[in-house]
Amino acid sequence: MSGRQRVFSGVQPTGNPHLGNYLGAIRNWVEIQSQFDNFFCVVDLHAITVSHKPETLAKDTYAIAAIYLACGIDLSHSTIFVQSHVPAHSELTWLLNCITPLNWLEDMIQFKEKALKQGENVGVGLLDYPVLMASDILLYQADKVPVGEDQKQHLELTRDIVNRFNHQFAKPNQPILKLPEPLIGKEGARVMSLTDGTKKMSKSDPSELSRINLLDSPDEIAKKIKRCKTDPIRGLEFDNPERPESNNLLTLYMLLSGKTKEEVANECQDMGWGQFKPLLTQTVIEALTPIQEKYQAVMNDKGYLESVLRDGKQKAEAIANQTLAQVKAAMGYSMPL
Ligand code: AQP
Repeated sequence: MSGRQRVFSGVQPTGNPHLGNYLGAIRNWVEIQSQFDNFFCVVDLHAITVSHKPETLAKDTYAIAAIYLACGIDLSHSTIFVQSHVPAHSELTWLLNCITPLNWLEDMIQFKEKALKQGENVGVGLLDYPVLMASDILLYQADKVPVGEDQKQHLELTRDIVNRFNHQFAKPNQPILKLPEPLIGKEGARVMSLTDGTKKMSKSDPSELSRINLLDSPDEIAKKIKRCKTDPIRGLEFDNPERPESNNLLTLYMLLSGKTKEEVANECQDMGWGQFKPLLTQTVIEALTPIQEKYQAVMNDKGYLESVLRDGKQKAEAIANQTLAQVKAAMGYSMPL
């Protein structure tokens, strides 16, 4: 694996992973993993930046790790681990906090949107989320970060932090932290809500009908697609800004059926919604059934899942601690005797 560029990415254990997480992130990881040395993290420290349930955090964390395996993450190319098992993530966050200007964080769109929902109770952790995310990526000196479109701004901030840190603490032409690049897929980078084609599909949307979860039963999938928002126009089309639902549902059909955009456009151009919806339902069920079967098998073998995460922690920690030591030395810290 050495000599390959490194990839880092993660999903929060904040609820049921949905088609947006799959098509915007996890499926792309699976597709590219053989070309890279990959670290896929369950980012459970991020999960507490919004209110969370302590009684389900550990279970949800295991479930996301099992989803990674069920979707096809291959341990011969990739390391799967849990963020809170590697304390260097928290420690580097503190160090980088101290060089990050407050107004950079206040400008983040995700912070503004989520802070609005939290009202007066907005926590410091929510504001600091992007510095924790920068630390996740930088500890592994990642070259590429495959994410959905919504994370692009956080990646730009990570790059700003790298430049600032290297400028302040590294010798000229000997950077300590590596500048990572986002890898954002062309299609699926922004899967939209089933109840509003102008809003991103999101775990935190209060309506279950707005998203298809990877673990939804065939009946739930059928019900959600039956009730999803459409428009009164016959014939479906891509890329018409007046018809966001048509574009979103056709894109889901394209990505999950494996057909090309042209094939789907031709096939569906004269279809009514009544004909298209059962076709999409069938396609989603067929795509998710093998993932769900594999997920159940992994969850039924707790010992195996624990061993994956134990090995992952060991591999991740070795690299993370090395970067942390370099950062601390550059900032002038003494090492313990
Ligand atoms: N709708 C989406 N379309 C494409 N990609 C998406 N991602 C999330 N939603 C979509 C990508 O999934 C990865 C993991 O996301 P996360 O678990 O960190 O959660 P998130 O970005 O906060 O999105 P959620 O899951 O929908 O949560 P909320 O409700 O908090 O907005 C990331 O790569 C993300 O880009």
